[in-house]
Amino acid sequence: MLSIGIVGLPNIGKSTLFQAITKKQVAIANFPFTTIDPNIGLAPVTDERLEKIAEIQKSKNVIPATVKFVDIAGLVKGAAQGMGLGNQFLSHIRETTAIAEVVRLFSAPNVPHVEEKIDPLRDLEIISTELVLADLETLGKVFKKIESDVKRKEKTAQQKFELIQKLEKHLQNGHWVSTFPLNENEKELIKEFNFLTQKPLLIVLNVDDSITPTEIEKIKEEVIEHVGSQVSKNDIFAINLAKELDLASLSKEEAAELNITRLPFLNTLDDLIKRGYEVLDLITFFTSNGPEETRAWPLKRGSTVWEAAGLIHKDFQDKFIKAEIVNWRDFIECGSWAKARETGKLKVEGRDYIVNDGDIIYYKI
Ligand SMILES: Nc1nc2c(ncn2[C@@H]2O[C@H](COP(=O)(O)OP(=O)(O)O)[C@@H](O)[C@H]2O)c(=O)[nH]1
Ligand SMILES: [Mg+2]
Repeated sequence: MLSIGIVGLPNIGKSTLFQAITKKQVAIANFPFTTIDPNIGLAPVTDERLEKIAEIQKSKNVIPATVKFVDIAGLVKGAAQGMGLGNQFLSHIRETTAIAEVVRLFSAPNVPHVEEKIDPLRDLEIISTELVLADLETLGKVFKKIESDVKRKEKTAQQKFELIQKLEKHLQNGHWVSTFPLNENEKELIKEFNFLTQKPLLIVLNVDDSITPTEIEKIKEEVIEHVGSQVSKNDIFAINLAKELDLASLSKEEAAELNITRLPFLNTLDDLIKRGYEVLDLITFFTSNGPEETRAWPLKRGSTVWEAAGLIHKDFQDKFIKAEIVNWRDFIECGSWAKARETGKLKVEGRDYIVNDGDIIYYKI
């Protein structure tokens, strides 16, 4: 399953983010978002379309789509050489699809910083260096094998060999694989290496409430300048994670009573989750059986309706006859499945139909 790894130095709020994101209550849902494992959790994706469909269907249970987050232990300087169990933690990052890096901006005298002073750019640099070194090590291990493939004149070996030599230079200059221009064919050639620095990167600035909008803008610009072309402003989030954990644990009423409110110019956990969903290239389809349940499902973009059926139940694939599909907007307009059918808004599709974001699917089995 696609996932986002939470990465960063120790004591910067990674586990706080993980807890906040997996505890997050979605007002409409009746579904436990507890963690699957101490380090793996599902974050619910807020979706107004789901609410609207469920309202028309008068569904008792409303289940949002989720994104998998993994809380990875803190990396320290020297991780790529095995410091602080670094190799093990780096291998956990390798298993994830994208990286959410938390960077500490909050000051708390009682929470020691491994590098003593708050300095977001230095922290980004430390983590970046470890990821780059880990990728260089990956390359170091494959060179011999590829050289012998070249000698045996194996197909694509020469091309691969030249490409990874260029990538090695690029990494040695401290750059991420994600900033190296690659065509589709080249991407395919290096896929097997699963480079850490090729994963999409999101950055969470863990701020406290003393921060101002101007300061946030300034830091975002510095971060982009520092990190380079693989991140844009959309990928950087300023969040007070300690407060978000409080908010996630309280009902709206309790939070109001205790006067715990989010500064209006900060990002929300929803912003982060939504962007995470995008970088994983997920779209949403819906199912609904009326009063029982309406549910949103995350699906890899480009999947067929038959592949989508596999998320629900193996039977839906084995006994697939056809799928009835109404776009969510048409469904809201029509107000019922019957009306959608009458007005020609309902399509009947076979197993090879490519699912669109926002499709409501009814499987005939
Ligand atoms: N003041 C403040 N403390 C925080 C914030 N985020 C985390 N902490 C505290 O920092 C300590 C380390 O947080 P944790 O999430 O366990 O860090 P991790 O090592 O990166 O997983 C804990 O005591 C948290 O309560 C924050 O936004 N503000
Ligand atoms: Mg932790």
